[in-house]
Amino acid sequence: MNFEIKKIHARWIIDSRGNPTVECDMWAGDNVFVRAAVPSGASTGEAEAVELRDNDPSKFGGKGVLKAVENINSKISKIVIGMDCSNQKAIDQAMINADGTPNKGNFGANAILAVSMCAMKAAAKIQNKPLYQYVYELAHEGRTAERYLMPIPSSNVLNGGKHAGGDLAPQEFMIQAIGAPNFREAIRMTAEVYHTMKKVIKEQYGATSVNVGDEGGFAPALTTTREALDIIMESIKKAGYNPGSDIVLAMDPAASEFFDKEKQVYYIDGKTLKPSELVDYWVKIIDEYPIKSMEDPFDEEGWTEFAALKAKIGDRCQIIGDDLTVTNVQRLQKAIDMNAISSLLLKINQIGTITEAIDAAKLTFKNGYTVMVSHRSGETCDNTIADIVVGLCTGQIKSGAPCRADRLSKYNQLIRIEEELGEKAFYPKEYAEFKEFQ
Ligand code: 2PG
Ligand code: MG
Repeated sequence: MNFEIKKIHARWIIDSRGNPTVECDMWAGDNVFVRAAVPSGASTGEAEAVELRDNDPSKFGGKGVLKAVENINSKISKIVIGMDCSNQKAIDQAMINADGTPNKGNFGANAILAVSMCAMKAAAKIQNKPLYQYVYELAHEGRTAERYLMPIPSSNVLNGGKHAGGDLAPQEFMIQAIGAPNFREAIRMTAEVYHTMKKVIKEQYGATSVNVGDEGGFAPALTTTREALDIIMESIKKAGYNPGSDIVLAMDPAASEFFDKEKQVYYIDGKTLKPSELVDYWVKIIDEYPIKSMEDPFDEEGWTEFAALKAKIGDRCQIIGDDLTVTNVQRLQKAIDMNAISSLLLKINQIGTITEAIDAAKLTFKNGYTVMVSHRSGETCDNTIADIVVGLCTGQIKSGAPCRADRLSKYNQLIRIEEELGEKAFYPKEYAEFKEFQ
């Protein structure tokens, strides 16, 4: 089979927030064509790989990506053209070496990732394999899967924090339809709760309250965490489901965004809390509501508070590192050593290559922890992460609300994958079932 990369071409396109982002086309083998686009975060971790922006205030308020595009078209193309697109490790390593910085600050992680994704997609297409199957084989040294683990969708139905712009400090309030028999039914249940929420919010907060935030979730003018959780609980019940057994809750406070580093305090729910007080606050919230997943409950350097919460919560609720760990094996290893998390949020653009993202997932599995594959708040309709989550068999994905095309492109691809897999698709009921697939 011919896997030679023949040509690449990058351009900027517009993401879901109206900002430019990098899209790359690749031709490989006997005229096989693939395309990939990279996403972009708003509540980004300090230690994330560099997203190269032009900083030219006259265009897109400085957010242009002409430099990243040019880096692909001139520098990266020279490195990868002629290489074997099925040798993902070699391609990623060649780009990392040529970039020469520890955080991809030279070429930009947005440039490197677009090419890394294209190589993976081209190799799958040349072999006529579904992308999820190719990802599985990439992560399992060529072994083929007998069954695949479908992900529980963690759907962000209520947006706060930086994604909504109001006074509600926590960023994401999600639901997980764990009682569904399969993925498509989980999406149906999720969409039904979402539609019920629209009515609930309208009744209580008025017609203008049902506008949505960056990830498609409602963004009413709330001020407290409990208010948000109560709306969701009521909506789950009104939609005819049982909170706790049919549908559980998940949160991503993205706490770095409401932490005052100088004063070492958090501003949340109209209160000013010391880090230790926030630990106790989260314990109370997790006790009161059926919350099974809590991401970034503390600042990105709040290692000890993460560990304190995990010690108090045990297995009742997974503690996910996102800004804390940034899909980076060094930070992940530190979190493991400190017993600070029980789960990793996997964002391919936080680290910038497919190889490194797979390595982070494997290190997490090796330690018996869970992995949730994630979109970014700025997205395109590229749905590569849908195939990645099935290929890695992580069992969890977050891709926003069941609303807006950029969010749905991932969920809809998962519906197609599940249909194609038929009997080979397994939808989990609890996190404990993930392990046998990893
Ligand atoms: C997060 C993400 C995605 P952003 O914090 O988990 O929901 O947000 O892409 O803005 O970092
Ligand atoms: Mg997060």
